[in-house]
Amino acid sequence: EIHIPIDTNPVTLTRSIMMDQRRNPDAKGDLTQILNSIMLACKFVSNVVRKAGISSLYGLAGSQNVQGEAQKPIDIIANDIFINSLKFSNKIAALVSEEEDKIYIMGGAESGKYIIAFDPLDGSSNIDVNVSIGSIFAIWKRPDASAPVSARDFLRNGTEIECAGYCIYGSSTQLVLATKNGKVDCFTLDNSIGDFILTHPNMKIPERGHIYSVNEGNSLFWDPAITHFVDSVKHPEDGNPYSLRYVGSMVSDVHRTLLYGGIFMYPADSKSPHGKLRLLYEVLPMSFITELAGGRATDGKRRLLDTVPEHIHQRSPCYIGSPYEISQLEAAYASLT
Ligand code: AHM
Ligand code: MG
Repeated sequence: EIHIPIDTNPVTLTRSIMMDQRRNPDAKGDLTQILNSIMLACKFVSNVVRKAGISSLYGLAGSQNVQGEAQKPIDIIANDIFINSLKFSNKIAALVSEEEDKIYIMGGAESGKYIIAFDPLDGSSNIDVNVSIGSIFAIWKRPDASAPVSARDFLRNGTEIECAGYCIYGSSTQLVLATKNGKVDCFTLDNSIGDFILTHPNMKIPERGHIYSVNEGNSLFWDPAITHFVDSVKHPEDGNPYSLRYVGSMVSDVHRTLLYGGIFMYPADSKSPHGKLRLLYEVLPMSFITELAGGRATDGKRRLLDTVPEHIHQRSPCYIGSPYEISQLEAAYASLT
């Protein structure tokens, strides 16, 4: 007799989304369909990302496809994949994407109850060098689904996010999902069955970590508070300095911070007075996920989720991580500004 160690009843993302719907008897299944569309988009993007290396080795990048069109860059392909997949759900009234200047109104679904913001492929400087990249999204319910949809629908307090998540295309593909009043679950793609399996249920960030993550090459332009904070983790009183880890892909840097604890920072500086990262599809979704996992997220002075963006591509400085490190950083801002 052969015994194979196998779980014949895993919790898959598909099942988990269906279970959430069943737990809420009033749910019409709209969010279920949207999440299914996102799941498909992430699987598709994962597949494209995995092929990117090999197609450039074979000289396919920059060549033409069967219709004679030039091949598109992979972040544009990811954007098309997300838009097409979400269109099919027919539950989204409009979307904001890092790749689209204006809001994108969905033909035929204008009365959809939900809107979504996403960065289809974040960490573009890492695409060509085989370093982890990811997708990020946040979903809101429209305040009034009968009114015409506009950019104003997106300019809301971050606490009003219904659901947010990211997908990391790393040594494996993992999708992390956080729902309002719920928890943060991490699912790992099992390519052989084509579904995400719940591998890290109810993620909790450590109360304190020992890693800081920032582009320290910008330190010449930092303000005194951030300089002081970074000095303090490098020259601590207990003689046990922090490690520095900086991938340069927000999804990877935040994912590691959630698992190991510590702090991820993208400060404002004298060269970039608003920082680099965008509120709607980078900073707010990651802040929402981190808070639900027991962590904190601030711009140095204010809770990030209490920020109301004034325009859809607005940037904000951000500090995301364990409660301990965030309070140390706030103390630096309180005393030095
Ligand atoms: P992108 O949207 O153009 O890819 O830029 C966002 C990325 C983030 O993933 C990452 O945290 C940051 O840019 C890194 O920026 P820098 O190279 O300035 O350190
Ligand atoms: Mg981005």
